Amino acid sequence: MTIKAESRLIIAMDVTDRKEALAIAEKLGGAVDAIKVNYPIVLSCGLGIIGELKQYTNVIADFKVADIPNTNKLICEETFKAGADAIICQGFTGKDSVQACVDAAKQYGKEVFVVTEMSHPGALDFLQGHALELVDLARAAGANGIIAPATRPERLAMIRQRAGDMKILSPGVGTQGGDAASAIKAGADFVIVGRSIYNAPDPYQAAKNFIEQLRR
Ligand code: O7E
Repeated sequence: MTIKAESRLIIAMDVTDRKEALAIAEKLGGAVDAIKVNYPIVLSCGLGIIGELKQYTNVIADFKVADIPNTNKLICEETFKAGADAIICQGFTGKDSVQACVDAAKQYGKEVFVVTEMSHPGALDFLQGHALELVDLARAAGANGIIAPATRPERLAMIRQRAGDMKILSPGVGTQGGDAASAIKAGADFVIVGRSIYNAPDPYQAAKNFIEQLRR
């Protein structure tokens, strides 16, 4: 199953309390296109949290998989068996490692997204200089999409041009300073928002506000 762009909003569920995560998912699941889980929630709640969140919406496993092809394949298989609809991997490990994720995803009917340039300042140290090569690598490996920064809309637009019809998921909106509407205008298909939603006094209202901005 592929994750469709409807609200264009993906919530980064980086809370570590299972009850809090499920309460947010129950309230927001119907309004967002997916929930992204990362290590904080899986390390605190276990891999089973994927299945629990999945009852509310699609789940993307942001494990930034970065190993040799065989290990990547094993990680992907366990993640898909747990119910994830998509997995995120790193591209700097090389084409064969990304290919292993793509092959596993095809077997399970799931999706793979490859990190290109990240949203934080440290991405300028190494990643930015190779971001377009990582886009090409993701495309050549047959990935469904890539990750590109909402914090640098001009870079996002450049990456969009190179990405062809691959989907772009864009983190860095809100707390990191990126703007949701600008990211979509620059070419993102989805924005990823974490703290600005789950730390808001009313996460439901905060999500609605982002969805409203994304509609314009
Ligand atoms: O800053 P927040 O709270 O809105 O959270 C952003 C989320 O996106 C968080 O889970 C972080 O790990 C992730 N992220 C980035 O912030 N920047 C990136 O460049 C990449 C990611 C990410 O999600 O990578 C895979 C999609």
